[in-house]
Amino acid sequence: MTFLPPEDFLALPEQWSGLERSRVVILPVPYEHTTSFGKGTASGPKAILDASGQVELYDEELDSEIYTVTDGIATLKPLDLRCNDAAAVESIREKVLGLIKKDKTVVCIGGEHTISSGAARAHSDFYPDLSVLQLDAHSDLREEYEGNRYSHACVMARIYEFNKNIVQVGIRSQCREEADFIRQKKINTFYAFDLKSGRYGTHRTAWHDAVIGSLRENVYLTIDCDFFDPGLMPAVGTPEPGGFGWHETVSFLRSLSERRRIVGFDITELSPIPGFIHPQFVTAKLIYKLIGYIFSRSHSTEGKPAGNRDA
Ligand SMILES: [Mn+2]
Repeated sequence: MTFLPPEDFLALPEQWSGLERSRVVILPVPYEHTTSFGKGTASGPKAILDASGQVELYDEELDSEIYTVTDGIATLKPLDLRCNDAAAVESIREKVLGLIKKDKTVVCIGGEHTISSGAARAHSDFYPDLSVLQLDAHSDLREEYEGNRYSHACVMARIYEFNKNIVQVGIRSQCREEADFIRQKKINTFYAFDLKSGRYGTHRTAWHDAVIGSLRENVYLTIDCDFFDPGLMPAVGTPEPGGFGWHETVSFLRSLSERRRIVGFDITELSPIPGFIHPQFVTAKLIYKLIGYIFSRSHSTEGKPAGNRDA
């Protein structure tokens, strides 16, 4: 008998991974067209899915097997994009919007960060009063990069074109053009050096209040793996020192999910290092943890957020 790595997130058995019943859908998007430094994000989704088979299904913090609370987690076939740039982003938007309309909480796994503008657009089309929260080392606000407006280095500039409510956390690398854009447009950018130096208060979690207070009720979350410190997450194309740790990040995500509705999220830019498994395991565990936070909230209140069905 040949042992095949799991194709489904968490290697869930069939009764817990069917699309019909599952309230959460994982959409792998192995898109890579504009990576500028280290390459390899196209193999991110498969590495994350493979590693997810090793994540414990029971969460000790939530005292729950969260995949049962969500009535299962379905994993779709990787999105087969045979186009680039604007056309690729539009295909992602259409696919994600179709799933949102079926009442699914959609989790896109990249792939390069460019994919997030399609997913964020779908959520912005559907949910009124939506903020887009970005956890990232880079502000990604360049008008274009290496001649391409759909570079991963421009993704937040593209999102800003349809949603002005963007909030950035963990930023520690950008150019002057981006700094000027942030000042001119009064974007809520929470720089790593400010968060870590106690500008928002000296208590360990003081910055949570500042960030969450700047968000609307519905939040779409886009996470670039380089938000984490490269010590924890070395498998990224553009690593930056001074990033965030595991507990620092998940305690923030817990506060966030308790006080706002995370209507969908994506994780991008994992670029696996051959023979080195922990970055993809960290990413898989983060996805399950975040699903847990989202659904332990909606489980204890009144279910899914109301969206605009006509979008
Ligand atoms: Mn980044």
